[in-house]
Order: sequence, then C-alpha cells, then structure tokens
Amino acid sequence: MISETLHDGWTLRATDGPVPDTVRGLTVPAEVPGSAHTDLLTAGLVPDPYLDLKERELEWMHRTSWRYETTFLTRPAGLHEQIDLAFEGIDTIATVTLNGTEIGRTANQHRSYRFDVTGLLHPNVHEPNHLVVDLRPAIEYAEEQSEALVLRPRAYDHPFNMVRKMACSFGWDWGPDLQTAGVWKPVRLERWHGARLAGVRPLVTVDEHGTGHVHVHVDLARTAVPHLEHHGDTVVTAALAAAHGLGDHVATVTVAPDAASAVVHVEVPSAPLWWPVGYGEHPLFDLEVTLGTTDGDRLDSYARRIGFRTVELDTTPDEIGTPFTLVVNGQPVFVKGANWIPDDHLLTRITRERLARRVDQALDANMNLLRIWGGGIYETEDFYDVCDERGVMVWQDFLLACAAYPEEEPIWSELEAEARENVARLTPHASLVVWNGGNENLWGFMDWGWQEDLAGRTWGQRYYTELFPAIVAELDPTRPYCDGSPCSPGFSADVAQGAPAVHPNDENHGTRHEWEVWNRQDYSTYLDFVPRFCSEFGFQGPPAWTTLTRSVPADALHKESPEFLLHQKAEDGNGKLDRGLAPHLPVPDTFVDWHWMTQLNQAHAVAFGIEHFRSWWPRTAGAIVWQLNDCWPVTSWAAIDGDERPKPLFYALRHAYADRLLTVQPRDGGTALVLVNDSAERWAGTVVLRRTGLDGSELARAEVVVDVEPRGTSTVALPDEVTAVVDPAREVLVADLDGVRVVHRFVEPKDLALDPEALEVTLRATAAGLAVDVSASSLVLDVAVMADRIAPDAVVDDALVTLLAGESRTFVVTTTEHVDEARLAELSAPGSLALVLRSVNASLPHAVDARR
Ligand code: BMA
Repeated sequence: MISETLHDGWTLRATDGPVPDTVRGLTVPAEVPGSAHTDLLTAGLVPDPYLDLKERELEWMHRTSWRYETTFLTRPAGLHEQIDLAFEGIDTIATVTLNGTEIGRTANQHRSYRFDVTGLLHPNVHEPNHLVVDLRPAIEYAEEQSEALVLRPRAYDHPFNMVRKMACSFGWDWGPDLQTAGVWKPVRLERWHGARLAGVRPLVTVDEHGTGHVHVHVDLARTAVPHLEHHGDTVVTAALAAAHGLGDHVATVTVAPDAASAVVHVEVPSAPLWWPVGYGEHPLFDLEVTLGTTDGDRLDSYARRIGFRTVELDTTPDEIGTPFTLVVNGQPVFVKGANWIPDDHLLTRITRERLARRVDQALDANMNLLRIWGGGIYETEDFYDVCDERGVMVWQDFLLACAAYPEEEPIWSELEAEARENVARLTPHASLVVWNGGNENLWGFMDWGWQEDLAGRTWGQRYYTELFPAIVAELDPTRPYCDGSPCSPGFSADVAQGAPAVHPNDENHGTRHEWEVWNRQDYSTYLDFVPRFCSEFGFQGPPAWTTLTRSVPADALHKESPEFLLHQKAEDGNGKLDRGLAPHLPVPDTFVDWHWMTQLNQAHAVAFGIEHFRSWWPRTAGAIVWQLNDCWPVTSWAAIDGDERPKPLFYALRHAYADRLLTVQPRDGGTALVLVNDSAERWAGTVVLRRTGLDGSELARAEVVVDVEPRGTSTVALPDEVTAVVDPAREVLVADLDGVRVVHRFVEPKDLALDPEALEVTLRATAAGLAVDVSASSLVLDVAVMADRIAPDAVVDDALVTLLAGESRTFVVTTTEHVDEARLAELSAPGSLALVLRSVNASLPHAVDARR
C-alpha cells in the first residue's frame, strides 16, 4: 500500500446561501483537515465567534453551501493496481467529485469513506486531477429527514437528532451554535494491489495464568484482478516488539486466496499488566501487523500500541440492588472521573499537545477516568494514545445525547456503520474500558414528556438494547457495554407492557445522573441519594477572570449584559448560580466578587457531592463530575475553562479525589468521620480530633485509633465531646491523620464569625514567577491565589487551602512573565491584592466594605 496525502492546494468558496457581501464570490485558501469556519477565520473574513456577540454574526454559515476543491498530480494506476480515495472524515453532507465524475455522497461525520477511483485519474501523470467536495448545510438535511421521518423530541431546538453530525455542533447549554462544515480528517490516495488490510482488531485478553493473548482479527479486501496467484498465498504477521523486559513475539497465518478474514494469535506468557493510574504501571507494546505474500511481497501494514489488562463491569445483584463497579485485572476500582466534551468547538484546531495538557490536568486533579460524552465525538487516536500512556481510563459513549432517535433508514444504517467502525478502530487502546449506549436518552424517554410526542414512533431503544450490544459482542467482546447513562439494569422501556420495573435513574441500580442539585435543589441534598455510581453531577461557575474578560468586553462585565449571557447558555443559569450560593456564602454585591464567589460555590458544591459519594464506597463505585473541560470561553460546569485555565473547582477536585480522604458525614442520625483509603497500603494510625475556637483555642480533644483496609473505607462515630458544639459560629472540628485533614464547620461559611483581617500576606518574586507567603492569625477558609490576575499564563500550585490559627503556607505561582519590583508593588497594593488573594474571610461583607 502506498499512501499519498491530499492536504495541499485546497480552496474554499461559498456556493449558495445567505452569504454576506464580504464573503460572496471569494475563493480563499483552505486547510484540510479543517472547516469553513477556520478557513474564513484565517482569511480574516469573519470575526472570532468566541468573542463578544460574534457567535451570532456567523449564523449565516448554518445555511450556506461550500465548495472545497484542489488539484493534484499523480501517476495513473499501474498494472493490477487499485487506487482508492480515502477520507477519514467529512463534516457532513457532501458530494465528492473527481475529474467531473461524482464518486460518492456522504451524510455522517462519524465515519470514514473510501472510493475506488482507479479508472478516474488522468492517464497523463502531468495532467492535474481535480477533486471537489461540495458541502450542503447539515441543518437542511436534518430538516428534510425531519419531514420524511417526523422530527423526534430533543433537549434543544435544532433537529440535531436527525443527522449524524456532532450533536453539540448545533449549540448546547455550555457551547456555541456554530455549525461547521469541512473535510475534518485526513484524506489520502491509497494505491494497492492484490489485497489490503480493510480492518484490524487486536483483541487483548489475559488468562488466569497471567498469559497475555492478542487475537488480531484481520479483514482483507482484494482487488478484482487475481494477480496474487503468481506471488503465492497472502500471509498475515502480527509482531509485538520487545519491551518491558520481554522479547519479541511474532505469529503468522497464511490466508487462503478466497478468505476475507483471518485471526493471528500472539501469546505472551507473564504479560506485564496495564493498570489504571494509582494501581500500577501502564506498559504498552508496539504491535505491527503486516499483510504480505509467501514470496515476500509486502502489501499493507498497521501499527498501534496495546496493553495487557482485563476489564469487567460487576453488575451482580446484591441486597441493595444492582452495582456498577469497574473491575480491572480483577481489582474493583472506585472511579474518580470527569465528563469530557470536545476541547474546542472548532474540532480541527485540537492538537495532540492540547489533549495531553488537558489529560495531564485531569491526572493532576487525581482523576482516573474520563467519560466521552455522547453529544461530542468518538475521540481521536491522539486522545486515546495520551490516555493509554498515562493510565487514564476512558468510557466512550455512542454518539446519541438528550434526544429520541429514529430507528428508521437512513439513520439506522448510519448508526450501524459508525458504531462498527469506531468499535473496531478503538480496540487496541488499553485505556478504553467501557462502551455506553448514549447520554440521557432512556431517562428522557421516561421523564421528559417524549412519549406523548412520539405517539408510538421509534425513539432509539433498539440501538441501546439490540444494535450496540450486538456490535460490541461481535467486534470487541473484551469490553463491557451498558445501555446508557443513566441506566438501571432491570429497566425496560416496553411501555406497551406497562410501567417499567425500574426507573432508568434509580439510585439503587446502575448509573445515576444527579441533576436536582443545580437545577432545583441545594447541594446539601446530594446526601439524599446513595447512587451505585454517579456518572453525572455538577455545578456551574464562571471561567477564570482573564478568560472571561477576553471574551466579554469591559463595559459588559455584569451578569445581565447580552455578552455575558451569550456566554452563559444554561437555562436560568444566573438564577441557579444565585440561588445555589445564597444559603452558603455571603451574597456579593459587585460583579468581581460575584465572579469569585460563584466559582467558590461551584467548588464547594461539587466537592460536597464527591465526599458523599466516596464515603459510600464500595456501595457507590464511582463519581464522574460534569464536566472537565470547555470548548470556548463560557460560564459552565467545567473545572478547566476554554482557555485551559483551572478554575477553583479544579483544586477542589484534586483535594476531594486525593487517594486518602477524611470527611465528616451524617450517619445513623449522628455525625461520623469517614476515612477513605484509595491506596494499595493500609491506612492505620491515630486520628486526632479537636474542637477548636476560630482563634485556635482547643475546646475538646479526642483520639481514635483507626485501621483502614487498602482500597477501603472506615466509618468512625465521633465522640460527643468533639461534636458538642457550644458556639457554632465560633467553633470548628478538626481531624488530622498523616497530614490529611478535614476542617468541619457546624454552620455555613457565611455564618462563621471569621476574622476578615486574619491573613498576613507577602508577595516575593522568584525564578519561577512569584511566591505568596500567607500566615493566619485565626481560621481562614479557602485561601486562593487567582494566578491569572498575576499573568495570563500563571498557574498556582494549590488553592482553596484552609489555615488554622498560627499556620502559614507558601503558594508557588509559575509564569513565563518576569515579575519585576514595579509589578510586585502594583500587585501588593491593597486594591489589587484583594483580587489576587481570595478567601472566604475576605469575602465577608465587612471585609468587602473595608476594601472600598
Ligand atoms: C447533562 C449532560 C449535558 C448537559 C449537562 C448540563 O444533561 O448530559 O447534556 O450539558 O447535563 O446541563
């Protein structure tokens, strides 16, 4: 196989639609892979849609048709040679024409396309070939499908469920409505003769003796011309390169001339296991699969990395209901995760480096799993490579989200094709641990009033319960599958048979999404449910100040400005932020304080949920926060904003997901200390419990000897003397063990009699940037250095740190900017220091008043 990339010489022009004069008739250079949006941005013909109100100015692009075209030289097909034009991905509704002949149509962003163009290329090597990709608006196609099939219920206005294009391309409650079009993945000419590898699926298992098995399933395509007869049989070889103390392992099979598939089995005794982060190493092995002839002719090859591990989902019914526990290499794992959305709405700008930075941040926040949410994409090889290397587990949704999906053609066949292709494509990746039917579609069917609208029409049930499980069982039986998120085993949507036995969001069965908190309830009500696995829960907060002010102009920096609201997509988002904050923190009366305090409340809310979920391990087997990342600058549930900056939530996640956690939880009508030990060693010692005044005075003390199993929890009733609070506004309970601490309040932060002046602060310039020395004369809650206020690229090593009276701490701020004396003086001035260094104490009304 010889590949020629066709990424050069492309141009783009609008061919139809409400095109503005500034763009009409123009032809601009185009990038492939790319999109009309990125090309017009590069050409300077459209404004950056992530800024101000500019998103709206690009609405015309939704209904515009585009022509991508290029010319290329290539030699014509040789004797016995076939030449294919292979697109890894087209976004989305396209007609492809080569040298004036239409060679195919596409209608699915999530699959690849291959066309035999052997007879269509110019016979003269010097004569350019002309390749055209005509794209029409995906929304118009979706509207046509809506007419033909009847539009089905969905969570947003646009008919995103009637076309196989990334759902959030049409806008979401954290994303812009920018409907891209383009050739979004690589395109190549592929010349081959005899046979090629049409599909390769390395299925990796480990048996009870510790022997690793790689069963490489190979599908072959053959050219029509049977010239191979002269070259002997085809041979498939699978070679695992030496690594991690093991030598090479090679296996070969000969394939009969009429066979379309083969399996090569590589056996690796004592295979070193790939473990999730926190459980061990993540060794990977280079696998090369080659297709050749017995005469030694090399026809095609495939290279990926694999890792040895087993993964199961334990859903064996127990006395409570049905667990949902991931078991890797026989070890049950508590999932500390976050939901993942596309890391830039304009997908083709996402680099491997950017993905690596994001996944490294997830690791830094002590996470071990990312869930690829069903309204985005089947993540890329780059994404999975990065996760394989770092031991971050991945849960991949099939791409159906928050909607009913028709089971009729052409949607059925498109979903089947994309599911088959992506299940097969992702088989080598050790990080991929579960396939999931989709996002909130079972729940939507039950609770969101769809059934009336549907009036008996299909809604996607057979995808979740028949098509996807059958495809996973056939193509990748090494991985578990679940019907949806949330999903409760025992749920049956067969409404004709009466009510389902189990609600899909039942706390006692399978996965649960907890959205009453945020939408309607205070975050303290996380305590009302003990789910078996919480695969979505979250709370909003604005992005870092620098990110916010890059996207919202200075005169629009208030909650009700059209610019701010365009970057706050949630229904009644600000109302929910305010109602969520008021019971816990003083109500801020300026926008800058509101910005910080809603960020802080977001961190508190989510950490509160995580501590509750972790305290119930192993009954609750995982927490996946909504959401890790953003795809543009926006107020959202994310921990890391669209400009890659960590929000305070990021630091709260790191603390709440730390291997060892102390948390105070209600139990049996009283208060208990729960010790969570997510490490391979026992956690034994004496917990020192102190009830203290805010000034540090010790009011009561107790010691409790504990011994927590590896990967276990232990619940200890708190002795009365430490909980018998006399003045709740002036006392806290502090528990310490091995450097792990919990400071438990008896009242909300806003009701504590905190001293607003309790913190002494000094800023020092350092080689890395800046050091912030703080010391507390009495209790200071949630000290946070807002690093981006120091320099746009500054990052601080920790945040939301609580200090007891007499304690001090140095925060290390890293930046490429040089902080000179003048800048130091500027930052140290009271007005700016109050913005750089935040805490609950300094947010109390009297502290804020004193600053004015
Ligand atoms: C859930 C998710 C997303 C959504 C989030 C916040 O429904 O699955 O669809 O963005 O909540 O509303």
